[in-house]
Amino acid sequence: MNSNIDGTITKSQKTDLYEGHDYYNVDHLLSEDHLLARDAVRQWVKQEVSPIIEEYSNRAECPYHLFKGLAEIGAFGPSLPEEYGGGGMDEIAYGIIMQELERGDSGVRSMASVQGSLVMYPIYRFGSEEQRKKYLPKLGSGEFIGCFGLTEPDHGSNPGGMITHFKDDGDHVILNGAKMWITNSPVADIAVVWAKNPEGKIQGLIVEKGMEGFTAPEIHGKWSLRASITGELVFEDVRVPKENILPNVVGLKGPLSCLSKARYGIAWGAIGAALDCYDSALRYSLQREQFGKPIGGFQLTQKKLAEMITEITKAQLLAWRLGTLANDGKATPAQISMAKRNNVHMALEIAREARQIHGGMGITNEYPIMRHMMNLETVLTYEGTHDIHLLITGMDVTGLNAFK
Ligand code: TGC
Ligand code: FAD
Repeated sequence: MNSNIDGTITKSQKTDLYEGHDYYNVDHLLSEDHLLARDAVRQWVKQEVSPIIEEYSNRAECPYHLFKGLAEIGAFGPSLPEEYGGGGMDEIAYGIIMQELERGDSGVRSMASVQGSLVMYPIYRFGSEEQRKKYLPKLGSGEFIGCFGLTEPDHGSNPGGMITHFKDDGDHVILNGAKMWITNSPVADIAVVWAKNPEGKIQGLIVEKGMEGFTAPEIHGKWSLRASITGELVFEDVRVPKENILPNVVGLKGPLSCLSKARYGIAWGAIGAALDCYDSALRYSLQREQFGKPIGGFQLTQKKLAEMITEITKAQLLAWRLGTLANDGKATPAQISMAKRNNVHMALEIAREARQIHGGMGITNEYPIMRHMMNLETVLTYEGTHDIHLLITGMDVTGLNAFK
């Protein structure tokens, strides 16, 4: 492929033929600014992501160099204020940008989700003015990479049970514990870490690379999200200045609010992965001939394609409506859960159907299908698993809590 003899990766010459699909003219519901943002990101993905992503994914390497480009196209915190390193756009623009990025690769969308929604957003929303000024411009420009530490080895779906904690030490606190499955942790300059204070209440701290006792080993062996780097965060008596504690939130609602923001982006992003699979399957079905005619002419292939575009269209409408609610400040966490769950599952089902349409070729990296499919297995699990989001909806409609 596009590997050089010295191990470096050059851009593949293969043209990315992707075209958007908009069966219900959802574009008509978007503003000119939304469409401009969409087209700019789509172009960037075609130029910078598509020609390299198969090779990075194949090697399980993270294309770090994309951080700067992501910053330049405004992918970090698109809906945060510009003065704090964000893009100053609305929630629909944020969603569309995530959709176009995930059309390229879920791992690239993850880079943007974590930086914008899980690192910049908590500092913006819960940080002091000094913390905002110190970190947000560097994060927004891609000079700093951030990560978000909530999950622990023994506390994934139930983060409230976390054991990472800190105790008082004058003008510092002493942090102990470990976080697991943390996107970007091995390369991050700062980590927003959620830990229990001496009263057992959850608070956020900004832990900086190089602080004594802080390490972030990489997790190897992933078959999913291979172009994204994942690691642990290990804290052994780390002295963190008190000025690094996020002052404006106490309790699990702090990290869960950040998750609401990121889950919203995933609800849009997953549509991008689905669209790429559908686009590839549609084109393949018109070119590939068996029994003397294009396989797209067979009823069973048409059933697959028709169901795919139907599900994509439903997901597009769900995301758009969620976006209008979010713009009005009215999108509830449960509504976001429903959209994240539905759209990620939809995308995974579409990847599986698209793989069948590609026959044997569908399992190769000549086509993006298997990469999307494997990526989506992670997306189905992180930011709250498929079943956890179901239970959130169940709790919302019945008023009964299945978690307690
Ligand atoms: P519970 O008692 O229900 O809630 C505690 C407090 O939080 C409030 N709350 C929320 N606030 C904002 N947004 C949300 N989505 C919220 N959900 C709940 C709630 O109102 C309450 O507030 P208060 O004021 O009464 O204290 O909490 P629980 O312990 O029973 O847990 C509920 C549950 C299971 C739904 C929750 O813990 C959960 O969502 N679990 C899933 C964990 C998860 O999503 N982890 C994701 C880790 S980060 C990640 O995966 C990043 S991937 C990055 C990438 O690469 O893209
Ligand atoms: P568990 O919680 O152990 O769940 C295992 C199974 O049990 C699931 O099917 C789950 O649905 C089910 N289950 C659990 N509780 C219940 C219940 N009450 N009822 C019914 N079924 C239940 N976390 C971060 O903090 N930051 C990150 O940047 C981050 N990035 C990630 C990147 C990758 C590649 C991956 C794979 C994960 C990442 N995560 C991150 C962690 C992710 O959020 C967790 O994996 C996820 O929340 C699930 O936790 P768990 O893996 O411990 O599974």
